[in-house]
Amino acid sequence: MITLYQFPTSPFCEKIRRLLGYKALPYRLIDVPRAAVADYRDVSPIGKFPAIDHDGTKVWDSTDIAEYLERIAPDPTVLPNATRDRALAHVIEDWADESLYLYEIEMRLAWRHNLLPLVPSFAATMPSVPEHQVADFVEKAAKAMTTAQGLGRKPVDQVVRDAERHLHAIDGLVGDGGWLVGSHLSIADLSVVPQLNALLCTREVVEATSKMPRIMAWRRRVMDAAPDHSGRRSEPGAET
Ligand SMILES: N[C@@H](CCC(=O)N[C@@H](CS)C(=O)NCC(=O)O)C(=O)O
Repeated sequence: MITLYQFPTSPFCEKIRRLLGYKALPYRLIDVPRAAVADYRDVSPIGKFPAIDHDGTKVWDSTDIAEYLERIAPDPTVLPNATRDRALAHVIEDWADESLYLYEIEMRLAWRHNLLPLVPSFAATMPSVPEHQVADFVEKAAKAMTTAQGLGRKPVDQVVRDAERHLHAIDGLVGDGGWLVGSHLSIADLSVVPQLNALLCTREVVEATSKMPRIMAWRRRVMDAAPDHSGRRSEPGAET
């Protein structure tokens, strides 16, 4: 049996829930309270989530978890057939995890107008923080991360332009009825959609994607093929 340890608000955890849904693997979910990560060092020694425990085998980091699940349950595969497409899928996975992620941290969590509607879902993951302090707490942590990286030092309109450029790139890759790479759903799609879902909690990305029906149709195809059985919604404006 697989146990997935997660922060319910994390796009990386949604990536793994959808991957498990795509491969139709049953699993048990454990929500990790943010203040208690030290109690889960045996499953995630680096204190980051998602992490899984599969009959005693512990794996952390969504990329490593995806590789592990592909090994134990190769059908249906999330790896494109052609060598070049596999390489591209990896590059896009890493772009989603390391670049798009920073945009959702900045726009969803460090911009107060987008963060405020999400406070209840974050408060649920941090019972030790009084609810009236949750927005300040999340915003400060998010801003510290993006300021150190650089994105958080850019003016708002430049961040929005950057994000729109990324959305246009996704739109160009998926075209009409396609996938990001190759001829079937891959780890690239499963990595980008959860970051997009987090970005869709922002007013700016909702506005930008309202003119991009191909992205929204692709997102729907991915979510239908790789369902999230946790019961949490991943709709625009909803918590992820
Ligand atoms: N590269 C990791 C990133 C996971 C990650 O950053 N998770 C965040 C939640 S969205 C986390 O655990 N943050 C806690 C921390 O950084 O201390 C993966 O792909 O799993």
